[in-house]
Amino acid sequence: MCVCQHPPEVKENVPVESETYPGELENEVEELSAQTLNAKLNAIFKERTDVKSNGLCLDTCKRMVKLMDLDLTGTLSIKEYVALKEKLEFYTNIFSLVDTNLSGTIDSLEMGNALQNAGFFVNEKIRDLIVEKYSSENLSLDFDNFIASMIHLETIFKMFKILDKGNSGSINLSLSEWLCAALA
Ligand SMILES: [Ca+2]
Repeated sequence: MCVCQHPPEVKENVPVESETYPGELENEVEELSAQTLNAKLNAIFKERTDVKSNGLCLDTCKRMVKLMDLDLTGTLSIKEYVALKEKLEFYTNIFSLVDTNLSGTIDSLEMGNALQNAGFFVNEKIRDLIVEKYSSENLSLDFDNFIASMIHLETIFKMFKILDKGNSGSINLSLSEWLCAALA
């Protein structure tokens, strides 16, 4: 059994005023596309001193939009964006918590702790696959790759939950469904 628990659910009714920076949303009227979100988040993380970010990639932001886009507009409303910010804060805190030597990166062992803290209970083989996929040098993950891995994992969990209609813990996929899942 690789997986015992799902990560925190996406909240549908998060107050707009929570987890935002002062004045950040005052002039927000437009829906955020993945590209706009990418620029916005990179600007925010660049200013922060508690984490070292070199910038999230566009693919990660596309996944974020898909994950948080509850009304299926293809973009994030302010409410959806605030829920995403809360999620990113959750993962940022975990990264800081497990990076005990303050190197700005986390190794395979620390990643195991991070996964558990995030609610992903996976075996060592799965952990190593995640580290191999998202690590850069020395099999360690920097902050941006860590966030990317968490968002990807959540996407996979969410997809499984949708496909596992009877909540049986296993799914049968057609080729078309498999392709959709693998490419998401
Ligand atoms: Ca939306």
